[in-house]
Amino acid sequence: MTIAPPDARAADDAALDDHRRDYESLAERLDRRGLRADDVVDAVRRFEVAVPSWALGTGGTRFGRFPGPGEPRTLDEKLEDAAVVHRLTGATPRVSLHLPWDDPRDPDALKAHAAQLGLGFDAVNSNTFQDQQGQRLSYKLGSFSHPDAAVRRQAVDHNLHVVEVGRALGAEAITIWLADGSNYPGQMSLRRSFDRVLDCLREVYAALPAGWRLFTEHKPYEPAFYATVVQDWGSSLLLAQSLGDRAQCLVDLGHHLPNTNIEMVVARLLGAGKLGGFHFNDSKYGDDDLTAGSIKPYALFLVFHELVLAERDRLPSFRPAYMIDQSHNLKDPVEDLLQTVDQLQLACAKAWLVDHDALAAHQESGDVLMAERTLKDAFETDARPLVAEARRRAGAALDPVRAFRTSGYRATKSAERVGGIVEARGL
Ligand SMILES: [Mn+2]
Repeated sequence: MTIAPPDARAADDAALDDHRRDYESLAERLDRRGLRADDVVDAVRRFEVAVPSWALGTGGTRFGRFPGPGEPRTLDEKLEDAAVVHRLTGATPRVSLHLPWDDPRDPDALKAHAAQLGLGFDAVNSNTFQDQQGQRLSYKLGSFSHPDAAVRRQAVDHNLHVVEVGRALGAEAITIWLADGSNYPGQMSLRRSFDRVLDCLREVYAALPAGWRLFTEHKPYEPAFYATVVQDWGSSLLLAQSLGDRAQCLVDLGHHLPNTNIEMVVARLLGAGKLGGFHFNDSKYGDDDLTAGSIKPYALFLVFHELVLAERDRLPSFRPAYMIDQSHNLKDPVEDLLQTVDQLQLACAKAWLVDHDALAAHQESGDVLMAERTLKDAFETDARPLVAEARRRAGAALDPVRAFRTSGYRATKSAERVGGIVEARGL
């Protein structure tokens, strides 16, 4: 038995009057600053982000995993939960699949089920960072960079399969993150390993269906602690530039060393026409996969500021694929996703509140303090009524977490989803 997803508006009725007053009061304040609240609401409504199939169940660390009741056991059940996230936020119309974790047995049937739920599919993700049951050759010492051509062949074939599945589902991009690297000096040839990765990528790139893009995703360390083959945005850019126009770089916010200026990485990739997409999350130390905006909300805002500038400047290659890549270890996965989308919408709204003309003038005149204050004026504005209004106009919830809790969806699913094996993977 399935129940309809929670009604986005039922929980909002009591809060609607307060929301209207908050929105009108903010709109009036923004008007005094020469900004139209409706424009920002429209910009928030344009923002869409894909939900990853692996984030709908509790993730975990290598120390343990603590799942809750009512988590999805199958890919179809994951889609049901993803549809709830979309219904309550109005911003997640697509799911990003990870293969082989969520390899559909029947892609056509899955696509039809997704369409019934109002969902489509975003970039598909391949996995050559672990061995699967029954796999002929091991990725212990690498996949695309492996010295043995037979291992590289197997890894390329897997990626070609992922593209095929993605094509059947209506996806239009593949994201390739490689764990390839070494733990010890001398373990691998630093130059040859990179060349082999490029050769393998060329083969996948050549097989891309029309209209598809290939995203290379870098990461500085883990699981390889001494040297990772695609370790930074420079390596990722080299690969994308070598491959061609349809190859771009994907920035995962957690895939940077502490204190890296990620918004500058974003600006560089935008300038080169190579920013393909994002994996949103947040981190304190490394690839922590925490809720976006939970640790460094100002950095998230500054990233969105660069994205808004790119949209305003109409950069020709700017067609970013936004995805969430988080591991929900402690919070209810659906609630965590709702909170994440809210945080992304909030950062988006605040970035649209920047007075760009004033900022440009302060930069030109060298007024450091006023330039910084222009950004802070936007960041410190309480933009919550704007994102609530954007969701209301989309038929979604003023407060998605409140709507989810009021709906009793999780309790209903806990009674329904009994038996079977819940498999979720932290990334
Ligand atoms: Mn990622």
